[in-house]
Amino acid sequence: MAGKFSIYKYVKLAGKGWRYARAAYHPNGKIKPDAVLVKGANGKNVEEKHPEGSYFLNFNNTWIPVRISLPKIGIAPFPQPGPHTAPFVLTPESTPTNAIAENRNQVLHVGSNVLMVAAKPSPRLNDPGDGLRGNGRRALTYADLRALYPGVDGRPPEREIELHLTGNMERYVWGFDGYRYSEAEPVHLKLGERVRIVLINDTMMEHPIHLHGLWGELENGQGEFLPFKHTIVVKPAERVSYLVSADTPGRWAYHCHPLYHMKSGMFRTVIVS
Ligand SMILES: [Cu+2]
Repeated sequence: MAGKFSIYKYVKLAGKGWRYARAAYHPNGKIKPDAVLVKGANGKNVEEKHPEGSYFLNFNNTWIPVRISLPKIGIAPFPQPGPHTAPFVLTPESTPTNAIAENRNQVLHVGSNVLMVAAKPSPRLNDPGDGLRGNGRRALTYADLRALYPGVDGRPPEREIELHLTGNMERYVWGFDGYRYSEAEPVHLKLGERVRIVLINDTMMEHPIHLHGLWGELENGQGEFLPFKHTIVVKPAERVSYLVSADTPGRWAYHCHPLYHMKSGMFRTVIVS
């Protein structure tokens, strides 16, 4: 039941015009930014050099634009923290405003897309999760993660975006806030803003939620040394929050990682503009 799921680059092929061509990978698994795979004379895939073209994720025959390389427009992306990271300089566009909580506080109704709502969701970052509790071994947890260097964007969040992870196992539908991808509007972030994303898991399963293109600084109590992550696992009835600097413009995929959850609706587009 898993969906078909590949990265393509939209490029101009000799004699064929603009076509989606499969992205080429380094042996280390990273995408080669200037190459695509095309069918050679012997029917086998060969690499062709193509510096121009946008990248797309093909998900069940739907083309979803993704950014593989850093864009050359907009503000400079925040670097990952490191020993040589220059401090982040505030520009008029990115001056912090007073934090405005923008919880949508919407009421989730139990129904065909939402089987249950967590009564008292709470962070359980020091809980190793099902099968790893109290078995005599020490398991690393999210509470143990600590960045080596302080984050470069020390601004407090200007607003909060709260999303519930919802589902109905009997119908096998999954989504955010009770809506499947096909029924949902994209999440909009303003370029340069700093937001807090709050995820509340209203299901009985763990969901590893992946925000493409932007770092998430997991709020795990490590002060200035919050760990930087792309994918954050949320346990059943857990409430997890992370800070995001919207520094890379574009349309980004935001989804649960198991393909069967993503395919059945736990997917959103995040637009940074
Ligand atoms: Cu999931």
